[in-house]
Amino acid sequence: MAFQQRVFSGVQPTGNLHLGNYLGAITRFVELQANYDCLYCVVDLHAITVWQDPVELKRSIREVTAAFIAAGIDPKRHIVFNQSQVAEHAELAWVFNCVARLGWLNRMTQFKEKAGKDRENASVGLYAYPSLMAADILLYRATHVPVGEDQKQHLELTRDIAQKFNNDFAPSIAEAGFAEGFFPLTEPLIGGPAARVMSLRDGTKKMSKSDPSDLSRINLADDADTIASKVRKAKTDPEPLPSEAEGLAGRPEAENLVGIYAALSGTTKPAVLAEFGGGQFSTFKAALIDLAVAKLGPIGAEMKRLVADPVEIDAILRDGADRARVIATETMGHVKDIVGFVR
Ligand code: AQP
Repeated sequence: MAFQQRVFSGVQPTGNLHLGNYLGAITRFVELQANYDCLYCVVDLHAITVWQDPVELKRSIREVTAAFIAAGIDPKRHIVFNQSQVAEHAELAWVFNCVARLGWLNRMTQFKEKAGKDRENASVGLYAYPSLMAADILLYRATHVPVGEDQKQHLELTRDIAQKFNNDFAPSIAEAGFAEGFFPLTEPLIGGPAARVMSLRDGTKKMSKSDPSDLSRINLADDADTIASKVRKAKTDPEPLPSEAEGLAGRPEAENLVGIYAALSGTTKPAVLAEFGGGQFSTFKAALIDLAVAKLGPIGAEMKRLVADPVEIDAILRDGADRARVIATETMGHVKDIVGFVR
């Protein structure tokens, strides 16, 4: 029997939800709803791998949920929940900590970047983050995961863990009746013109929540004036825009703005250059401001409305967690039998 087609993805509630999260992940989440059963998770267990202010964390969990709903995710047809309400995520992550090899985790570039020079002082959770991410996905035996390009390496590790689990426990998996292995080898869904949105201040750096400069990113909660001012101040170069996509080579800031425009308008970089190529950045930026405000303005306003009523958001999260738990408990039951735990 083939694996049931299912999508899982998550966003960390670590504040400053930005255009990169929106274009690289959330818009893809919305599109996939038409053809898959989807689970979209606010990954709060991941957030605390770096210390979070408890009051701010609660606010941020509700804000990410609000962004999902405001962007068009339907929490009735699909499952929207926060990770800490489904204890099986942590339970499966422990099993995966015992499957994953130290050498695999040592290669993870995100840990190296986030831990920085003071590696001895990073949390054990930050190091083990990719095992928890594999557990998030495989707890639902998800076949597809839409993510930004920065998560590619973690998705490869998820496949390695699934493969090793399937091999290590092959006899008991077969005995339990899973002829194709217990966990699927999940496919990452990465792509489009904004799979990697870059900082507005430096086209070689990823747009990121933790960048100390607020001018580096457009936050989903920014109002129209703030969006306009950030786009106007975005770094560019002195040349006019090229007419062909090849002309963007070596011009990271131009490439980034063109990619953002293409993603927001649902076209491609060549189509954007066909319209704006040869022109000055000032003309292009004015059009980008209008487009960004038209697309993001209503989402920001709806987010504010939803965040103002935590009762509605909390009910959505509880309902989602209840539905996610049904799948999670079933998977963990099988995992316990396969591994050899008595229950
Ligand atoms: N710049 C980006 N371009 C495209 N996609 C991006 N994503 C993040 N940044 C970009 C995608 O958004 C989803 C949720 O990300 P996350 O919040 O779980 O974690 P992150 O990748 O660590 O986000 P940040 O903004 O980069 O946070 P910090 O600054 O804490 O590292 C993921 O699918 C991610 O790929």
